[in-house]
Amino acid sequence: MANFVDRVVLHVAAGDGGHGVASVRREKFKPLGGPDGGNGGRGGNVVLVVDPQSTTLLDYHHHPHRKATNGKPGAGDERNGADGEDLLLPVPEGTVVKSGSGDVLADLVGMGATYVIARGGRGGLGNKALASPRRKAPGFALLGEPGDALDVVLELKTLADVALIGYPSAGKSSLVSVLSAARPKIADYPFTTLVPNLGVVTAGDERFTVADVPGLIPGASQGKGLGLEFLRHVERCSVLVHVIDCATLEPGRDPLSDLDVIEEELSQYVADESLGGKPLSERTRIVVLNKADVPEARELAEMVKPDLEARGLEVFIVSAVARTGLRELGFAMARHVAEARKALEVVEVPRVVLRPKAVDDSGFTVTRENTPDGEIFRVVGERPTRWVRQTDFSNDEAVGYLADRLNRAGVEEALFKAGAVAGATVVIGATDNAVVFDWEPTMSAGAELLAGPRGTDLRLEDAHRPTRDQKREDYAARRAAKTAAREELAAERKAGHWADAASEDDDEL
Ligand SMILES: Nc1nc2c(ncn2[C@@H]2O[C@H](COP(=O)(O)OP(=O)(O)OP(=O)(O)O)[C@@H](O)[C@H]2O)c(=O)[nH]1
Ligand SMILES: [Mg+2]
Repeated sequence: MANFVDRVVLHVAAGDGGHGVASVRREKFKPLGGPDGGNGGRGGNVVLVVDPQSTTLLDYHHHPHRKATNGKPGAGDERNGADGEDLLLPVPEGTVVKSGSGDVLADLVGMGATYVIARGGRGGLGNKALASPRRKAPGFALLGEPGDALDVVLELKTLADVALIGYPSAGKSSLVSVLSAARPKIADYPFTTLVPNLGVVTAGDERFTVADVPGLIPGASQGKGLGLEFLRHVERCSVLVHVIDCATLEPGRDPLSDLDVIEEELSQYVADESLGGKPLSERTRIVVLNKADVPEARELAEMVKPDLEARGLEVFIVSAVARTGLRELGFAMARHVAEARKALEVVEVPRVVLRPKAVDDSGFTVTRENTPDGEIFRVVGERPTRWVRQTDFSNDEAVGYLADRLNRAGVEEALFKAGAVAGATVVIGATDNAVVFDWEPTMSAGAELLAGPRGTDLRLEDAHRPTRDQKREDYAARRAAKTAAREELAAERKAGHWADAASEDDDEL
C-alpha cells in the first residue's frame, strides 16, 4: 500500500562549514597591515521538530534526501562568512528516530520537541583569528569542516491510551467516530483505514485518546493484508480493545476464532524494547462485540459473551451504528486507562528519550595495528580528527600548525609510547576519511623553532634529526673546543697580555 507510510529512511546532510580565509590588509602607505582574513560560517543543522500540522511521514517517503545549507567562506577585511541556515523538518508527534543500526536516538513526544539529527560543520578560522603574539601574520587559514551526513530511520508510533484492533470492517473507525469527535473514513470495504485515526474521548473525569488502527487478518505477521507493520502504533497504547464483528457472513468467521486469530498475530509482533513498553500480549484487554443492532449479531454476541468472560475478559455488546452500549464501554476504557496511568507514574517511564551521543571531546587513543599494507599507528579522537579536517595540506604553514596542535595535545608523546619510530605510518582518524602520514618525530625537539615566523618550517624541509649518540658526540666535540679555547686564554693571561678575572666563568652549553 503506497500511501501507508509510517516508516521512512531519511538521508540527511548538515551544511558544511565555510573555509576561513588568509588575507592581508592593504592600506595606502601601509602595504602590509596585518592579517585580516575572516572566519567561515557554520554549516546549517538538520533538526526534527514535532509539528501539530504534520500527521504522516509521507513527505519524507517522497523526498528522502534533505540537506541544510553550507556556511559561507570568510573574506578579507575581517568579514566572517554567514552561517548556513538550519533545516527544520516537521514530524508528527510520536516519531521515533533510529540510527541505521536500529538504536533509538530520540523519541519525539510533545509539541515543539526538537532533535538535531545532523550537526553543521564548524567554519574554519581565518588568519585574523589565528594570529597571536607569537604568530603575527599567519599565511594560512583553517578549512571549514564537513557537516554530518547520515541515514536515519523515522518511525511513527502513534501516542494513544487505547488502541482498537480487529479484522477489517469490524467497525473500529465507526466506534472512534461515535466515541469521540474524530471523523475517520468509514466504508464497507476492507482496509478503509490506512493510517491510524486518533480521537479524544471523555468519560466521567477521565480524558484519553483512542487510536483506530488498520485492520488485521490472519497471516498479517507474514505480511498478509497490511502486514503487522502498523502495530507499531499500538506499541504505546496501554489498553487494547478487540473490536469483533458479530454480523459478518464470511465463512469460517465467528467471534471466538476471530479473537484467537488476532491474538495470535499480536503475539508475533516484536515490540521495541528500548521504548520501555510491555509485549503486546501482556497489555490490558477489553472485548467489544459490535453490530448488535443486527438481530442475529446480538444473538451471537450474547451466546459467546459467557465464554469470553470465562477467559477473564471484560466484554461489551455494542452497536456503533445504533449507538448502544457505548457509555459503559467508555467508562470501562477510562477505568483501565486510569489504572495504566497510575502504574506508569510508579515506573516513571521517561516519555522523552533523547540520547545525545556521548563524546569525550578531550581524549584520543593511539593503537598499533597490523594491516595488509604493513604496521600502522592509528590516532583516533574527536579533536585530532577535527584538526586534520581543518588543515589545508597544500599550505606548509597550515601543516606546521597541525603539527603544533597534535604535539600540544600529547599525540606525539603517545606515539612514542606506543612504539612508533621515525618513518612509521601514522593514520589519523577512523577507517574512512583517515589521513595518512609518514611520521617525522621532530615535533617536540622543534618546538622552539615554531616560535619563529611561519611560512618556512625546518621540520618540513629537513628530515634529519640527530640520534642520541650523535648528540653525545656533538656535545663532546663542543666541550673539547671550549676547553681548548679556555686553555689558550689562560696561557695568554699568564703571558701577561691582559688580565680579566671574570672570564673564568664557565658558560652553559
Ligand atoms: N450494522 C452495523 N454496521 C456497522 C456497525 N459498525 C460499523 N458498521 C459498518 O461496518 C462497515 C465497516 O466499518 P468501519 O468502521 O469502516 O470498519 P473498520 O473496522 O474501521 O474497517 P477497516 O478500516 O477497513 O479496518 C461500515 O459499512 C460500517 O457502516 C454497527 O454497529 N452495526
Ligand atoms: Mg477503519
